[in-house]
Amino acid sequence: MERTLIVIKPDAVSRGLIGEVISRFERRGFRILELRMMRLTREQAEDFYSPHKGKRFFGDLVDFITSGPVVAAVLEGRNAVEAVRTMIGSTDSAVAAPGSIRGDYGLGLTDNVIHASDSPESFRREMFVLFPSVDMENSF
Ligand code: FUP
Repeated sequence: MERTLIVIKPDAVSRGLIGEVISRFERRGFRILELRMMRLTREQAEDFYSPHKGKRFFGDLVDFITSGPVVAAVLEGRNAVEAVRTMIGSTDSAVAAPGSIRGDYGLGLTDNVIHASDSPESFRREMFVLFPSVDMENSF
């Protein structure tokens, strides 16, 4: 069993898509280990997106992810990182395949509905930023 982290972004939260998105993961068979609505501070957002620091879209990305509440969740299931990345679809929602979450619910690039960890290392780093009080070895 593997774990991954998703973030339902402010565009999707404000459009009332929390349930739609979470239910897809439940129906697929993932177990929800953590689930929390939160508003990221600027510092948290800059840490979360630190791999993109220096890129031209970094400022817009931080502005966007701090613009409203998000819903972060930890999912567990077989091959979770890759399976969830496939479910969310390509980064640019406008070209993401229909049937994927981005392809079904959005058209945005920065405002692209959902984030998911792209590797087990990203998952651990992102957990530390969003769920600092969760002890990864001894919880769930
Ligand atoms: P993804 O892994 O699909 O979430 O995409 P990336 O890690 O490449 O990018 C992280 C976030 O930056 C994306 F969710 C959207 C945003 N982004 C832009 O706003 N503009 C770009 O040109 C590329 C990415």
